[in-house]
Amino acid sequence: MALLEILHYPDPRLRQQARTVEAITPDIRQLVNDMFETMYAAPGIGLAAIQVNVPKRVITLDITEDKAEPRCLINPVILASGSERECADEGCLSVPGFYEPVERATRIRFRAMDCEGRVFEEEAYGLLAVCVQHEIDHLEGKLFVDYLSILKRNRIRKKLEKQAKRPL
Ligand code: QAP
Ligand code: CO
Repeated sequence: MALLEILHYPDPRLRQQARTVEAITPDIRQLVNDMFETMYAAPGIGLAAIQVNVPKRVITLDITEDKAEPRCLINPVILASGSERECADEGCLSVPGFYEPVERATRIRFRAMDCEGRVFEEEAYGLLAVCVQHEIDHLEGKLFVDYLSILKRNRIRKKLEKQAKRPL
């Protein structure tokens, strides 16, 4: 197991398109284990491989209070989104210290592969629905700040650029 370095906005590597995982190899298992360790240490509820500079379609998440339900989604796709939309505050391990409201579908149906290579379909509501949509965006090089006004996004970008230049 290893802690991985998380890329911070506006790092251009966060804009890469992630590639489909062809098979669950030992490398992929290792990546998933390291992502769980990194996500729990942060702490965060969701992490996409692209955030640790691995442009593959791999996501880890655990939305439970007691960190009891580690889940990994490989090659996830949204099959359907409900028409109802809701605005909720989002953050991101790649945008540390900033939380802003984002509007998304409240209900989705998705398909993914688990760590054992089993394909499954599931319906998600509430926080899980938000989290899956947020993480799938990462696989397309998209960040939650892209949904904000240019003004808000630029303010966040400038603050994070300044922080990156002045490490503790
Ligand atoms: C994505 O986000 C998400 O700014 C996962 O200083 C967010 O785990 C899905 C975090 C909201 C649904 C709702 C953020 C940790 C963690 C920070 C995260 C920070 C430390 C964010
Ligand atoms: Co994120």
